[in-house]
Amino acid sequence: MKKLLVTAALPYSNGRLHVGHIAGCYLPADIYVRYQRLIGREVKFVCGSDDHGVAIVLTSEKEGRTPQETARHYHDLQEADFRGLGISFDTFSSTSQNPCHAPRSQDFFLRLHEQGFFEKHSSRQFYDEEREMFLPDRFVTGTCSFCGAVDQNGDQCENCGKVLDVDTLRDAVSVVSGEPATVRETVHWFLDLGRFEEKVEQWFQSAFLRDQTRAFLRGLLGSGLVKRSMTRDLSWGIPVPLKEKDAEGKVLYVWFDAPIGYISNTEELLGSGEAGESFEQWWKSDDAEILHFIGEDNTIFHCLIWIAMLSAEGSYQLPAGVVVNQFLNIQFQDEEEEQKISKSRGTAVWIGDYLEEGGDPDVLRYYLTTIAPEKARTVYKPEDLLQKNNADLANTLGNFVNRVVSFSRKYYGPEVPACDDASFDDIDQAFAAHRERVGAAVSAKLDAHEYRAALEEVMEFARAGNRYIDEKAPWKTRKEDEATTKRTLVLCMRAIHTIAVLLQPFLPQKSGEMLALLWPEQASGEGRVEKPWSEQLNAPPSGSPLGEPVILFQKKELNAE
Ligand code: B3M
Ligand code: ZN
Repeated sequence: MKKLLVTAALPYSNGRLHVGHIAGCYLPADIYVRYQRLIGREVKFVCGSDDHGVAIVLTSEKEGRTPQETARHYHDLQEADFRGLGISFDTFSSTSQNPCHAPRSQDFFLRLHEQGFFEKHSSRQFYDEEREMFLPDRFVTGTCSFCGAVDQNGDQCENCGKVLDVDTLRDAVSVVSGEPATVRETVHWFLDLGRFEEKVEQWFQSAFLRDQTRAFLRGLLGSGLVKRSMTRDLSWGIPVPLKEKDAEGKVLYVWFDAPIGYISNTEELLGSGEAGESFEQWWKSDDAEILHFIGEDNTIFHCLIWIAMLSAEGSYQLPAGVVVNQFLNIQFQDEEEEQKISKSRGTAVWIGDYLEEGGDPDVLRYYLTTIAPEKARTVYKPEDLLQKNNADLANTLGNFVNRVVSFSRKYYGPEVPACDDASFDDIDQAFAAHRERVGAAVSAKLDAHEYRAALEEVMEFARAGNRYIDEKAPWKTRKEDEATTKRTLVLCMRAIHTIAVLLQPFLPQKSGEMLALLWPEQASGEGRVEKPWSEQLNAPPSGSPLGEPVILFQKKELNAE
C-alpha cells in the first residue's frame, strides 16, 4: 500500500467557517483520512489557510486591518473551528506565515519561466480611475455574459463555472470605489493551458474523479483551453521573482501560489531532507500518492490549471484523484425555498456559533454526512439536524446501546454474560451474518468515496440491531430462559462493538465512548480507544467488565412549526 497524502482546499483567511465549508471538503477528507489510518496506511493530512489574493485585501479594507492581520485573525479562528469538529489535520499552516511557502512558489514560477512556459504580454484589465489601480478578480463585479448571472467577479462565474475576464464580464463595477470599471493595458505572464491539453487529458483518463466532475471537465476540455495570466497588479502577495522592470509591483496570482501551499505546507511539516524525512518523499516518490478534496467551485483550478502547472514544472507527481463535492444550500424552517449559503445575506450557519452554543461536534458530523452533496447539491435544514439527532443518534444508536448494557448489568452483573455460540437460532444466525458482512460493505463504500452510503450501511446495521432485540424480547425471555436471554444480549454487545469500530471515522468521539463502555479494559487514557478497522469482528469476551452506561446523545427539542 502506497503512503497517502491527503489535502483539503486551503480556505481563504478572510472569514469564519460555515457548514458549507465543512460539508464541502473538510469532513469527507477527515473521514477518509481516519479510515485510511485505521486500516494501517501511512497518511499525512495537509491543509492551511489561503492568505493571498484580492479577497483578503477587500476584507482588510472593510474591517480596518492590514492584510497580514486579517490573514492571522481568520486563520486562528478557522483553526479553532477545525479542532472543535475533530478535523485531524497533521498541519494547518498558512501561505503567508509558512516560511517555506514564498520561496517554494517563486522556485516553481522560475522553473516554468526557465523552461519557456510563460508568455509575457500586455493585456486588457479592468481599472479603477478614481483609485488609480487595476482591478483583478474580485475587485470587480458584473454580469456573466455566458449565463447572465449578476453579481459575479472578474475571475469565475459562481453560477456556470466559466472563467470571466474583460471580454466576458459585462457592466463591470469597481468594488473599491463603486464606479464603473474602465479597461487598461498591463503586462502579465501567461500560461498557455492549451499546451498542456494532452497532459491534462491523460491525467483525466486515469485519475479518480466523480461522474459529474468528469462531465464538467469533459465540456471544458472539449471547448479548448485558454491562456491564463499567472501574475497580478496587487501589493499583497508573493512578488514575481524576476529582475526586469515589468515585474515591479506585481505578485503571483493567488491561484498560482495557493495549490503550491499543499507542497510548501508538507515541506514545513516534514522538512526538506536534512533531518531524514522530506516532503519530496511524498511529492516526488512512487511509494506515495496524493488525493485532493475540494468544493465544486475549485474544480477548474485543481483539475486543469494545477495539473497543467505540475506538468510544466515536471518534478512533482500528479494527484491520483480529486474528490469534489457540490454546494450545500440552506433552507430555514419558515422559508419556502432553499438558498445559497451567504455571509452577506445572513444565511450561514457558523461553526464557531454551533460549538459555542454547546452543539455536539459528532452530531454535526453525522448530519452533514447524511446530506453530503456528493452527486448533486443538497440542502441543510436546521430542523432536520435536530430530527436526525433524535431519531438516528439518540434512538437508534444511543437507546440501543443503553438498553443492552443497562439491562445486562441489572440482571447479570457488570460483566459480559456467557454465550453459547453453538445454540444460535435462525434470527441469531441472520443477525450475526449481517455483522460479518457490514464491515466489508462500509469499506467498499469508503474506498469509492461514497461517505453518505458508507454511513448508511452502519446505520442500517444499527436499525437491524433494534429489530433484533425487539424480536428476541430479552425482557420477556428473562424469566423462563436465561441462556437465550444472555445470548441475545451478547450478540447485541458484539454488534455495538462492530458499530463503534465502524463509526470511528465518522464520529470520533462518540465511537470512542461506545468502545469504552463495551470494553473498558481496552480503553486507553481518557477513555479514548482507537481500534484498527480489522477489529470490527472482535468483541469483548464473556466475563469482560462493562463500563457505566452514559447518555451518548441528548435528545433535542424540536421547534413547533
Ligand atoms: N482558497 C478557494 C476557496 O476557499 C481557495 C481554495 C484554494 S485551494 C488551493 O474556496
Ligand atoms: Zn455564468
